[in-house]
Amino acid sequence: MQRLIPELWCDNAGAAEPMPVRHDWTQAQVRALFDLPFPELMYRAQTVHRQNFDAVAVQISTLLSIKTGGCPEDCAYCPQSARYETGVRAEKLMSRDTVLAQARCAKSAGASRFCMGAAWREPKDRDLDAVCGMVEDVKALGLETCVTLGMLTAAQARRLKASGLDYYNHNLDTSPEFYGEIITTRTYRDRLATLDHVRAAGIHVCCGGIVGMGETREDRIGMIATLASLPAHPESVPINMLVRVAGTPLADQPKLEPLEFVRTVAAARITMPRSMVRLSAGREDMSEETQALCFLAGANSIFYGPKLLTTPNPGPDRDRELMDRLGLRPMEPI
Ligand code: SAM
Ligand code: DTB
Ligand code: SF4
Repeated sequence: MQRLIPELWCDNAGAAEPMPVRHDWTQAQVRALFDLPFPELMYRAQTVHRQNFDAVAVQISTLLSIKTGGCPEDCAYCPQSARYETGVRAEKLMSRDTVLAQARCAKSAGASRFCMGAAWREPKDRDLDAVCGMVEDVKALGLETCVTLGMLTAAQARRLKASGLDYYNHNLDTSPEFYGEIITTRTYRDRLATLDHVRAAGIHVCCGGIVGMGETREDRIGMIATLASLPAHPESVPINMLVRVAGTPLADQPKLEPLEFVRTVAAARITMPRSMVRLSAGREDMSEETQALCFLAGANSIFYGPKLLTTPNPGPDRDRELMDRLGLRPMEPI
């Protein structure tokens, strides 16, 4: 196999020792992964996964939308943009007490991380104070904390860190080339700057993207190559399958072939061997067989709970049953 794809010098499938983590992945090398025969790709992804993780442990996070709808941005996939008629009502920032009560529920249901999302382009300083209070409360419950609030300044990132924030989610969403087809109100460079501020503040980075938005395979390759060549890999890499929401410009996108989604997960696992790869949005519409293949491809984290931010997710009973049948178990917080 190696002879057929000489650019894949990383081929160590079968070796006991993990490969060193690389930050110089080229587009050609990631393309070579995507082009592998499916069994070969899965074997490599599973090998890398086992070299770095317990292959049956899955990290469980629960999401809460703390500020829903009315967002000024034009992200073509998003039901929360004020520009599209999606039936999502704009709400005010949730109260600290309500958030704390929801976090308690998530903890007793078995989540180890609580992720709070706000439909903002960027937080105002007054709103950030409120979010910092929520982070303190959630942290005091013994949960890991994550927020996603849009663009941040360096000073805002430091304030979040001081409140006890563990993770900041900010996705690149797609390749640099396709990005402009999806979002015009902020640039790829803006996103990279926010990621730099988060990293510099000492917060773990959660950064991935969405597939199934009409991008080409080359765009999926470009997204993975960009993530894998960041100076430090995101600790968490969410791979979302587009949730096609009526009223958004992407509502009628044809469904992406499930095995192409699995290939994207596998490429993320191989190129970012120590990162948690999250099988993120889109599970509600995904067969259990596809989800099982994603776990085999190295996904080791999910969102757990009946709702993502505004759209449905499989209920806890269904997920517990699936995990039982696959012999997977929740990962202890690290
Ligand atoms: N407003 C903040 C921002 O954009 O960074 C935080 C919330 S935003 C909803 C978080 C992420 O959710 C987006 O970056 C996108 O990757 C994902 N997302 C939103 N709508 C989605 C959809 N319909 N399908 C899949 N992922 C989606
Ligand atoms: C991420 O990458 N996916 C999550 C989380 N980070 C914030 C959000 C998915 C949102 C799906 C659409 C919705 O429910 O509104
Ligand atoms: Fe707003 Fe975030 Fe949705 Fe974009 S993804 S429209 S920034 S809530």
